[in-house]
Amino acid sequence: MSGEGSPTIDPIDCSDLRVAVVAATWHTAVMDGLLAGAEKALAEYGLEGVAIHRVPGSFELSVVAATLAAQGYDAVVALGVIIRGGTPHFEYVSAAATDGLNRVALDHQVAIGFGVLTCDNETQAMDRAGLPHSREDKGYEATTAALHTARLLKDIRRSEEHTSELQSPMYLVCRLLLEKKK
Ligand code: DLZ
Repeated sequence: MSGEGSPTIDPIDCSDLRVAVVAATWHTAVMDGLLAGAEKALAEYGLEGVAIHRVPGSFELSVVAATLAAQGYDAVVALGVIIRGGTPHFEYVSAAATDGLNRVALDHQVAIGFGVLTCDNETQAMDRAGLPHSREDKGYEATTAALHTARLLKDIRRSEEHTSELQSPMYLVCRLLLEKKK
C-alpha cells in the first residue's frame, strides 16, 4: 500500500473523549517515532495526560485494546512495528494484530487507531515512522483517524438518543398537552 491519497484533515476538539494508547516495544527507534506522532496528534486534538500502555510485541496489542474498550474508552490507538524475517512468524503476528484489533473495534463498537506497521525491512518502517527523514507519520495518522472515528460514533449515538427521546410516549403525551393548552 502506498501513502498516496491520504487525506488532510483538520484537528477537532476531542478533550471530552476517553482515549488510551497501547504500544508494542519491538524495534525501538521506529516505535519512538510512532509514539511521538501519536503524542503530537493527541496534543493538537486537546488531549493531555493520555495513558500509554506498553506491551511486549504486536501480538499482545489486541487483548489490551479489548480490555480498554471494555472499560469504556472512546478510542484506543494501537501502535506496533512488525518486520518480515525469514520465517512465517511475520504473517502470524501481522494477522493476529490486524484481525484482533479489527475484532475489538467491531465487538466493542469502539474507535481503534491502527498504527501497526507491517514492513519488509527496517528502512521501510523508518520511512513511515514520523522521524525527521521519514516520508510518512503513521503514529500521527492512526491517532487522528481514531479520534475522528470516536467523535463520529459519539455524535451518531447522541443523535440516536435524541431521536428516541422524541419518539417516547411520555414526550408525545407532553407535546399533546402543550398543544391543547395553546
Ligand atoms: C516474536 C516476534 C517477532 C519475530 N517479530 C516481531 C516484530 O517484528 N514485531 C513485534 O511487535 N513483535 C514481534 N514478535 C513478538 C510477538 O509479537 C509476541 O510478543 C511474541 O510472540 C510473544 O507472544
